[in-house]
Amino acid sequence: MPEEWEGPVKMWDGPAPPAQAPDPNDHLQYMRLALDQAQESPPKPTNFCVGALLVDADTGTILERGYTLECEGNTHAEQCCLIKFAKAHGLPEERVGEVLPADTVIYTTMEPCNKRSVGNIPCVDRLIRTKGPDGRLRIKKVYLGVKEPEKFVGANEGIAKLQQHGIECIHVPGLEERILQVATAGHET
Ligand code: HJL
Ligand code: ZN
Repeated sequence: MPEEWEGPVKMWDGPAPPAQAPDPNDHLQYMRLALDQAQESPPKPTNFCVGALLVDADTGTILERGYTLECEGNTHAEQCCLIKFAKAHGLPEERVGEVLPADTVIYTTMEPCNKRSVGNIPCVDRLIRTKGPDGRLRIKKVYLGVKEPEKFVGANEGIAKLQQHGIECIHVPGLEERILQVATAGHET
């Protein structure tokens, strides 16, 4: 005979179980979160809807999130991450390297841009200048979901230029179809 319940069910009132620790090696997990960001981006026929995350690779902590056109003006996802993280530390974007952890990585659904419309600094150059007071790069790895399609600027030389400057570019496979669907929302077919 099963024991009968006595009185109402008692709810657990002890400490909350620990949240699952982030795993810095689960790149697909971070790319999915970057894709979530891309989905927040307002569709625009003349650019791509991209999402990005800054992550401290030593701890797996997400430092910042961003998406295309999130910040004021004609802003890119990677640029928004840098602007927001710098601002949270009271600094302008160009000084973000002073406050980024030594082993910061960026996840972006699309290869960072190397050419922009007039008056904008490409994200590749923004990443290359994230140097700390010791003169060393703070972002040495870029995880990307897809290369940039040749639609607006011809072949994007983003990966090549990053690598020339000692920034490793790593493709995270698995979400390409969805990333491109989100990136091209609002484009003519
Ligand atoms: C990446 C973004 C974004 C693009 N690429 N990596 N992140 N929008 O947030 C690349 C595309 C440019 C167009 C138009 N898109 O955005 O090539 O007007 O958006 O400077 O070439 O350039 P502008
Ligand atoms: Zn860009």
